Amino acid sequence: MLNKINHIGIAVTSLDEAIPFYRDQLGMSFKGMEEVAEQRVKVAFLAVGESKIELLEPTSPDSAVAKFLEKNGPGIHHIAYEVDDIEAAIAKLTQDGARMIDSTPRSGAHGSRIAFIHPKSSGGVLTELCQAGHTK
Ligand code: CMX
Repeated sequence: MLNKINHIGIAVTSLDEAIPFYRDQLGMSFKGMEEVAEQRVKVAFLAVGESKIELLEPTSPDSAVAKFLEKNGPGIHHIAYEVDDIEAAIAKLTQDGARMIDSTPRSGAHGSRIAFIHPKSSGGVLTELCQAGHTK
């Protein structure tokens, strides 16, 4: 069902303050920034080899990432796995008893379609399914 880890999401209070550590100190490759309005976040992608991280800055106090930052401070927020058929993956997980936050896909970065599994049904790790968009 899963192809690979697509990215690891990291909550930050400010992209401008967080990016230099990953880009300049760790030497990761900056892949761009965009706003994902539906999730009320601004995101930046950085890559190392085939792996990516997604830095997440909330754009609104009622954003899921704002709530996470308030409770935990900055840190790892979610792991995203790539799938070919997100509807089929949601259907299988639902049938197997997983608690889906999104029972239908939402819009993610780069035209991707995403759906989250609630951390209470995935061992405390917020888990994202991600089907790549045309521009990825
Ligand atoms: N990782 C692990 N646990 C988390 C979590 C996270 N990122 N965010 C919240 N939780 C935990 C809370 O600590 C809390 O645990 P306790 O009850 O033990 O204290 C529990 O989940 C709260 O669950 P809740 O009351 O159902 O809901 P919240 O209002 O706190 O929202 C969640 C949590 C996961 C449902 C919400 O953040 C959500 O819908 N997330 C999916 C969307 C999202 O995260 N978007 C941002 C990224 C977008 C992108 O990548 O493009």
